[in-house]
Amino acid sequence: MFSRILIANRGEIALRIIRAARVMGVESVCVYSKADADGPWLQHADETVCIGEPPAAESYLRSDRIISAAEVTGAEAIHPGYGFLAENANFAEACLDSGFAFIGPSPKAMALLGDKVSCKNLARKAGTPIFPGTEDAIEEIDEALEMAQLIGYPVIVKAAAGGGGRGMRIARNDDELRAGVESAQQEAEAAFGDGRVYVEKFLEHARHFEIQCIGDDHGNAVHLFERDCTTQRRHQKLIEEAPAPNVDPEKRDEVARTAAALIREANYSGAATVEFLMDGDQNFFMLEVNTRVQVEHPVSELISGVDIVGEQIRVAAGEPLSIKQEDISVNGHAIECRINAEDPDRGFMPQAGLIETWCPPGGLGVRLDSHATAGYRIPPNYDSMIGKLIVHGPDRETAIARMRVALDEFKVGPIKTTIPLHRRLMDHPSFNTADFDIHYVERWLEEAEASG
Ligand code: MV4
Repeated sequence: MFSRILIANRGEIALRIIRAARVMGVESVCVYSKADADGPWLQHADETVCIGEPPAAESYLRSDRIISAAEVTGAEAIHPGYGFLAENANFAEACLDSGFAFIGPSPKAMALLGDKVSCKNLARKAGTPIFPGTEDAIEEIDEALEMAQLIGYPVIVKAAAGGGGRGMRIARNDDELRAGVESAQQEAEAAFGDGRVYVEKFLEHARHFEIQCIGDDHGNAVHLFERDCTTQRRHQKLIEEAPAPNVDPEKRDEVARTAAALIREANYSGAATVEFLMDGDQNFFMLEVNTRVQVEHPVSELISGVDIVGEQIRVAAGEPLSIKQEDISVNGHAIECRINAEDPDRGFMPQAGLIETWCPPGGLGVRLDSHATAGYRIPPNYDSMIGKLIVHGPDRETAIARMRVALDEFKVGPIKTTIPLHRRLMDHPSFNTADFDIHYVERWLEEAEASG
C-alpha cells in the first residue's frame, strides 16, 4: 500500500479522499489554489501545496504543477477526484511517466471508454445494450440519412468526444439531420478538437440509470448495483438514489452484469460508471461510461457497504479488489441531495460569499459529505456544490422520511442554497411514486414559474 497520496482536487471530494486514505493508514497531500487557501478540508491533510491562482486553468488544471507538488512532497500516487483532470488521459499518462501511480484507469482504458464511438463498439462486443445507430463516425451525410431511414426518426447526433450533453442535436426529419450533423461536427471540432459525430435512435421520455462498477489489475470486475439519477435539471443531477425504484429485479441484474462485463472487456482498473437510459418498458440503452469516481458514489456505498474510494486506492496500489460479486448485496435504500450554493428563485445563480450559519443535520442513517463550515467563504471560481446530504433506510419510504427531517434540520445562511428546493421535491408526487422522467423537474419549475 502507498504511504502517501496526492489529491488533485478540492472541496468535498478532497475531504472524502483524505478520509478514505486515513482509514487505510495512508497520508494525504492536498494541492490548492490561492482562492482555497482557507479551505477547511486542508486542515485534515498531512501536507498542502499552493499551486497557483484562483482560475482552475492556473491551478487545478495545471498537470505540471500537480506533478511537481507530488515530487517535492514524496507522494506515490495521484487521486484526481472528479471534474478537473479526472478524465484526461494525457494527465493520467503524465502521472505514470513521472513515476506516480494514477488512482484511476490506465490511459488506454480511459481513452477507449471515453471515446463514445469506441465505447459503443466495445459494449456491442460485451453484450451491453446500446441504442441502434451508426457503428462508426459519419463520413458522408448519406450514412446518417440511411441510418435514420433504417431506425426511424427521431434520431440524435452526438459527438464521439462529447459527454454531459455537449455537442448533441436531435433530428426529426432529413433536413434537420443534414443541418444537425453539420453543426454538431463544427461544435465538436471547436470544443474538443475532434469533429467526429455518430447517429443513434433518440428516446424522448426516459429515466437515467447507471451502474457502479470497480475493476482491478487481476482481471476482476464487480458491480455495486445501480443508481437512479432521473431527478436532474439542465444536465445537472439534483437527487440520486439506489436501488432504482420500480424496476424489475431481473432486468436490473441483467443490465448490471453486462456493465461489469464491459469493464472487464476493457481490462479496466478502478471505479467506473456505466450510464443508461431506461424507456417505459424497462428497456436499457447505454449512453456513456464515466471513468472516475462520481459525485453520487455515496448512495452505492450505503446500500452495498463498500468503501468505493478505498477500493480505488487499493486497486491503484496493485492489490486485488477486497470484495467478490457474490458477497455484495443491496441493503435498504439510499438517497442523496446535492446541496448547491445557488438561488433557485434567480435562475439557480451561484452564490459566493461567507457562510454565517451552518447547522448540519444528523441522526440515524444521515451522512453529510461536505467541506463547508460556519465561517467558510465560498469562492466564486468553482462549482457551486457545497455538500451532499445522503440518507439510508430500510426502504425508500423511510429514506424519504429521513431526508425530509434532515433537510428541515439543515440551516444554512445567509447564502441561498438548494435545501428548500430539495425539501419541496421530497413532497413531489412524481418523486414519491418514482413515476418520473429526466424532464420532470424542468416541467415542474416552469409550471411554478408560470403560476407565480
Ligand atoms: C440521449 C437522449 C435520448 N436518446 N440519447 C444527455 C447527456 C448525455 N450523457 C446523453 N444525453 C442524452 N442522450 C438518446 N439516444 C437523451 C439525453 C438527455 C439526457 C440524458 C440523461 C440525463 C439527462 C438528459 C437530459 C436531456 C437529454
